[in-house]
Amino acid sequence: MTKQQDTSGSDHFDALIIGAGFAGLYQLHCLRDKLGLNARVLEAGGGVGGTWYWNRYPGARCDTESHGYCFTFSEALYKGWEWSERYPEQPEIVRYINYVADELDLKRHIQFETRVTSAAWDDAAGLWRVETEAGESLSAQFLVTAVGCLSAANVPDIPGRDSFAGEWRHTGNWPHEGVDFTGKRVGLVGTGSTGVQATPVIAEQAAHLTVFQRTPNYSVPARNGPLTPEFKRHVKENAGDIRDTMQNTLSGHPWFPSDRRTHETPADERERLYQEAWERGGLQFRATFQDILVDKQANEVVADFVKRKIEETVKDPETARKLTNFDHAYSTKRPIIDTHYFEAYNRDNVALVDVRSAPIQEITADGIQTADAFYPLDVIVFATGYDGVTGPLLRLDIKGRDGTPLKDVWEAGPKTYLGLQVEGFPNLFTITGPQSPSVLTNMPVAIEQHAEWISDCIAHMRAEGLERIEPQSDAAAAWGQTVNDAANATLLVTAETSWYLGANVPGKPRAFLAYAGGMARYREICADVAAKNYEGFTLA
Ligand code: NA7
Repeated sequence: MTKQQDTSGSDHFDALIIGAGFAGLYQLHCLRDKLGLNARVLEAGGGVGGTWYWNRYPGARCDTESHGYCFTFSEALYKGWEWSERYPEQPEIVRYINYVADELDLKRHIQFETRVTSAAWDDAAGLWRVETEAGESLSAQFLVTAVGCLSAANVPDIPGRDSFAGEWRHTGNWPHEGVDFTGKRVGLVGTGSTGVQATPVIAEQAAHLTVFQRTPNYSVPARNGPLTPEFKRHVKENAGDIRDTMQNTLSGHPWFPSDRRTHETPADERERLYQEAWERGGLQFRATFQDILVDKQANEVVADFVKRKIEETVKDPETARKLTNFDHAYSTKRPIIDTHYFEAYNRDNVALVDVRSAPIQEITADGIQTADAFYPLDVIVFATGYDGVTGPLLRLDIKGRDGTPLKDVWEAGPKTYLGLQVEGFPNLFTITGPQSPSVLTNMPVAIEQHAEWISDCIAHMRAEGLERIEPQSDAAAAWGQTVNDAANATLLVTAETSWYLGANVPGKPRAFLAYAGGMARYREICADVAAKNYEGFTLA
């Protein structure tokens, strides 16, 4: 493709895409190969993978089953790859993403080790001006963020953190060479999905592991294992049906939830069904009954089941009590699946510390001081999560019309239309942005839908000779209400410590960050908007 320049002499593109994870790759493919646009991806990392490029912590694995954690837009691409396990491990996911990038010949339009430091809309020129850390200036008519929802690490600002004489790491920014825990006293802060995955793996290596838990979480066994030849064949033979299921179900996973209701099912039958689901394992456990996220009493039944399972597994009653002292309803925070997490507490070299009752006060050169004890440590692992969904966008320093920073517009929480665009930020598209289904769904499904919608929208604009698109105020306000109504119809909003609500980052506005009405419904809404000539958007 010939290099173009704008009037200021910057390299100019039809579209710039930020991020080379699943989202950036597919968006590049859609815009470059289907629309023939001059598009480039800017990626901070040294390779493709996005979140999976950085999350190399011990035990890092996807919670979506492998046959659902991949692109489905091309049957040839889908059938050309074979996963080895029920849940793909981080290195295998990175290999898969490289496979996709190579098959589609995408890497020649990805600029690696290029961190975007700002993006500003130039209204007179009708384009986005993008600056990079290396001082490069680029411009494009369209800017697409493909920065993921969980890429801005939340490293707690604990007094004395930087005085720690040992090594400390955040799981979302793990060194490529790994961390050797052999013979070390390790402290792990955080018991979300990441801490739960890392605990048993670190416990096997370290001399001693202390897990600092602020909020206990429910978790269900993943039941990971190698895929059988029969299952691999089944996946290839049923690729189309698997895709249809994922596109038409609430969560984007390759299954439909049951339509059973908890209190219409006799107690012994419920117990049997939950036991079966427990033995099968995985996120599908949530789908045993349809009402656990909308009916408090139904939720109490499943919460009690999981609590009893933990109590049966963990031998020390005091540790079991701390692990089950729940402050939220089951699955109202991101549901977790694990491989021998609770069993890890039966090891002699693992201890659980409750930092809700005795908070961490400071980190010294030698370890962690809580309100009631000192824990000497050689390594600290922060599995403390992310400034989710809005964080990755806000740290790009995006300025819209009149130089208005995105962070000002979102001061009280995100405001978008369909989670795809923001008023005052023309021609900016946010893949899996706030107020879209994003983190409540299986990500590749949400990404494919967004990348295709964006690509169709740009194709429409080109065909009609239109140059700008942005949401109308009233449409954005109505979408904000729809998002709140969808969340309020569930128990999700009752989990006060959930990152879904922005509660995990000090000072972050409390707002539910995703559309909870389900992927299938959302897909219909977006298609309907497009069919009605992009209703709610102003195109010029
Ligand atoms: P999460 O789910 O946000 O979990 C972070 C954990 O770290 C959680 O237990 C937090 O407790 C804890 N945390 C955070 N800050 C602190 C401080 N300052 N002190 C003690 N404990 C703290 O992040 P993950 O990385 O596990 O998972 C993120 C997503 O990745 C996951 O949801 C999946 O979508 C994949 P809290 O609950 O806030 O009290």
